[in-house]
Amino acid sequence: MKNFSIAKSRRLRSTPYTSRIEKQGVTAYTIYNHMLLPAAFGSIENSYKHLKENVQVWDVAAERQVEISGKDSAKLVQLMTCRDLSKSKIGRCYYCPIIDNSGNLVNDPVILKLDENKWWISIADSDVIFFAKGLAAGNNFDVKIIEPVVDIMAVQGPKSFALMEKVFGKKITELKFFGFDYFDFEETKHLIARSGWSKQGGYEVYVQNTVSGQKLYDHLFEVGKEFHVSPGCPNLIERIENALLSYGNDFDNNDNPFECGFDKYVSLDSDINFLGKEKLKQIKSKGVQKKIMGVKIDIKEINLTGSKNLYDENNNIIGELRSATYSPHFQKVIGIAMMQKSHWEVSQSFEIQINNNTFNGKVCDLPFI
Ligand code: THG
Repeated sequence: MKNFSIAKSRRLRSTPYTSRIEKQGVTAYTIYNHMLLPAAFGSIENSYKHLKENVQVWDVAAERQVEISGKDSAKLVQLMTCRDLSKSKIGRCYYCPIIDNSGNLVNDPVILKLDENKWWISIADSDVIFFAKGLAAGNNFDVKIIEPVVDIMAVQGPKSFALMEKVFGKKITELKFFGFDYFDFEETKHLIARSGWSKQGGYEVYVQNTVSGQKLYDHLFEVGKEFHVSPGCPNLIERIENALLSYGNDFDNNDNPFECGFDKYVSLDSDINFLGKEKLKQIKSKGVQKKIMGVKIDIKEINLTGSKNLYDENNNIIGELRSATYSPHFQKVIGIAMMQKSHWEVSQSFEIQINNNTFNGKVCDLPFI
């Protein structure tokens, strides 16, 4: 397949780390929140192996923040998500589906409670800021909504703990999963959370002081040699094996949280007020007709650039493959598919056509591992 380069412009925003990752050998970009997001540094299979054993520094500045502050900020944030935030604590992160008035998904951000009246919504790839501004205007909320200058650098992998301890001291190893606190690097405070879009463990540095953040980026490579630090990015193989879902790929605004397996983040019984609550009650009582499942296909490679239909033996469409990759662990292709109710059971077999050949696959549970 021929590859094309990306035409950069102001609209496809660069990050404070772009010049660095380009020197370090980034080989592919995707666009996320109108910003460059590295997608590969050479072979993704090599990066996958490295990530599972060592530590990588990722430019994930494209995970933009929507900052909501002011007297009605908690009300607005709760209005946007079906997850109950009434007992949320300052210094914690919360994975929260954002829902519209049809009960469909708008985004699946991590929400940080910075203060009683200040929140960051760390968004996936959709324009949550306009959704928030519309809701605030329509409800006459007393809030300020901005996209602050925050450029996340993630430090991921089993050796991230040792590397971060070397830079920030023992205290950083005591952060609990999805907790955050402030840590000094050369007299500049950085908000650091124990989180990240991999299951290999690690941290995310929410860089507000760009110059200090760039110095920190360089410093991590200088002192990280003993941990075999390397540049990296969210890894397709690792994220699919561990079922970290991707908005726009695995689900979008045509899907609801029950269809995506987000049931545990949907709170219908408390008295919180959020958009689409009545709709979600109806959907839940009726039951959904499609659901996200894992699939395994008996082939050694796949290059999915859109979705692909899955068929039964009579050529009826019974699902849609939305992400897929070759998995070195399973030595076959694994993927994330939206399966119709008639065919969503584990072990259900299906057919898929690739380059005019028909292959067989089976439905399985998520996560794969
Ligand atoms: N970090 C930050 N912002 C982000 C992402 C991130 N914004 C966009 C995107 N990623 C949002 N999507 C996810 C999906 C999964 C997780 C985080 C963000 C995640 N899930 C854990 C899991 O599935 O095990 C824990 C969820 C929980 O139970 O609380 O980490 O990566 N800043």
